[in-house]
Amino acid sequence: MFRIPLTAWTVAAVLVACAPGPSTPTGTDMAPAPAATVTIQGFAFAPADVTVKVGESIRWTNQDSAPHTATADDGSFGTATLGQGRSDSVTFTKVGTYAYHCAVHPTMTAVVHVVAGASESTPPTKSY
Ligand SMILES: [Cu+2]
Repeated sequence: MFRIPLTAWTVAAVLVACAPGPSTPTGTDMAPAPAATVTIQGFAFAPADVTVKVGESIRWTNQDSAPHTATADDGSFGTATLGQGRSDSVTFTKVGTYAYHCAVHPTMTAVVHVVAGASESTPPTKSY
């Protein structure tokens, strides 16, 4: 007896909860928005030097007709091989500096800096 109205309310609540996000991305998927994006174009990473906080992700998007990857020099991360217009994201969980390159074109190099976030156990110096 209660099943139909409850289901209807649940569906309505989910729709309301999903519909008007404060920062609705224009992307095609529901993945969390990356903290930074790197465009691969002209056989180069742009920007070639990017900084994110621990727990944040970077999305690489290839604009070239040639396939590219973003592959850590130490193998700690790597995107899929990206065809034109394709993108892939990596989430960084450890502080550090990560040099990376394109596995298809090893002369393409860039670097990711991962720094402690505000919510980490090492807060920034307080000044008050
Ligand atoms: Cu490449």
